[in-house]
Amino acid sequence: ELPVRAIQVLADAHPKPSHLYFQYGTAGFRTLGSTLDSVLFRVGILAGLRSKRLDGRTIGVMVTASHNPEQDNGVKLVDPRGEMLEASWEVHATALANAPSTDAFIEAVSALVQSARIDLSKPARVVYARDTRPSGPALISALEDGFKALGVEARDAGVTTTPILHYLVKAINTKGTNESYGDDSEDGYYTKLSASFKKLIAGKATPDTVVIDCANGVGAIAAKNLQAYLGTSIPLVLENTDTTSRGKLNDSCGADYVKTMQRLPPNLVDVMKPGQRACSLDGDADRLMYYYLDERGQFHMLDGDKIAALVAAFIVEQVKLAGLESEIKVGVVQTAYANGASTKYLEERLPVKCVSTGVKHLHHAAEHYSIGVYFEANGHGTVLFSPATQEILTKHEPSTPAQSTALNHLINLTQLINQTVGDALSDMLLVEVVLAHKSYSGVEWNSLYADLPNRLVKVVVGDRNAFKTEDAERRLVNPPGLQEKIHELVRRYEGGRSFVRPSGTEDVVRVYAEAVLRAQADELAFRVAGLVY
Ligand code: NG1
Ligand code: ZN
Repeated sequence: ELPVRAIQVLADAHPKPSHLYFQYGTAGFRTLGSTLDSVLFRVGILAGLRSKRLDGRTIGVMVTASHNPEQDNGVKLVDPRGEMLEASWEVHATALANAPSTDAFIEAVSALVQSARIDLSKPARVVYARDTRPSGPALISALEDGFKALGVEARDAGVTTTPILHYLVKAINTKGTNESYGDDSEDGYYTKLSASFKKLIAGKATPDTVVIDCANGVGAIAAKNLQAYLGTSIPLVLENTDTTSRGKLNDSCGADYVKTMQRLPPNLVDVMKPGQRACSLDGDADRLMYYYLDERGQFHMLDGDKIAALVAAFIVEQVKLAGLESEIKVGVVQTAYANGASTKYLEERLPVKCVSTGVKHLHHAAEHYSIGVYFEANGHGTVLFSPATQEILTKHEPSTPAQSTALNHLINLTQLINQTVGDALSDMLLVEVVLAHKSYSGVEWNSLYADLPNRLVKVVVGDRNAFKTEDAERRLVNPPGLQEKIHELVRRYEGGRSFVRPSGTEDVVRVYAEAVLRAQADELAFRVAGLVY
């Protein structure tokens, strides 16, 4: 039975602010940290119910607001295989979070137990973590009250990155099976990454020094740990590692700053020498942006699209070398934000699919390939090896030494890559492996194709829900007539492309435009924004 009394007492200590509406969106609940107390308490109960529904399998809870400002916070659930919460439960999350009173909340919980046919006698197991935000500890204690109210067996993973939490969830749920994902500890994670990295670069020249901008977030802690496991296999210089001073997280640094501003974080200017390669993590270390200075000191950005191009081409090459071309089909998944030049480059080489924004869409589409590479332009992405592919890799008998080498590379890649979710540190090592194998510096990597100049702008509108899209968000169907006007504008620009969609994480509408010339891309973006406003 539902422990109504315990829930009542603890729920009363975490009342819902009456004037606020919370929505479980593409990034879970995300808003000002100071308003999230009741949400965290309720998510504690929701996570327990989800675990009971899945027969006591462990559910993850991550408290973070990623690249958003320090005063924001958020929470999202991780399903047993390390993936995002199943979409149908997003609605349940939103319903529980918005019940206006303790009684209404208990009623909503009972309704969920009924409708989802949850067997309350099953165990509930959860593993949870938070990033370095100052609002984190108080929110964690609200979450723990939720666990207590329902009697959840909860494991505290402490302060860690989003991808490590996803890793732990999958490792816990596969423990002792023949699909074991690794030891269910941070040590297991660092060991898995560093060991496979060392195998993959054995015999190659040691990579040049890589500067890592840790966004003054939890990635700084993880990068420092990883560095100890990597030893001398790759020289890393960690910058923006201040996780304790207030106001520093994501402030003029980090992956989102670099992608949006298309420039170097100001405090790296003195650290970076001409020719230097560097990358930025975001506030929970699941996004990665690379960049380098050329010989003249000019900044060049290597975003998620460039990472996808580099990695996909390398994997295709290794599959061919292993003699597995006919059995293993590599494909790429992008969103409408992918640079048009990257789509063209990739489409000439392998199947490419475009899906709606949001990791869950990319992830699910990537599962349809034998090896699915997905990256958002903003640097979030990973590579998925289907179960059938993993089996082929372990069973295939190579007929030449060259085939054997390529096969081993592919097997080691399945270990190096965090297949649960985008992982900045795993992706960084992946990029370095490919660069080492190809003997590429940033210059050669960047010249795979030339980015089309592009501009992303936000427009604050009365009601963003009035904007409805189709065709993977590339066309507006509502408001009526607007798409025709956009189309009219776009065709006047050489290489022009533009689309408008409501954000899933902010109360704005986003306008994207690209064109052959910088000034034209800017002009197109601002003119389309003018139509929307
Ligand atoms: P919205 O706010 O829906 O555009 C943003 C990013 C997504 C994704 C989500 C989740 C852009 C243009 N959008 O979504 O790619 O990362 O946040 O964090 O970068
Ligand atoms: Zn993030």
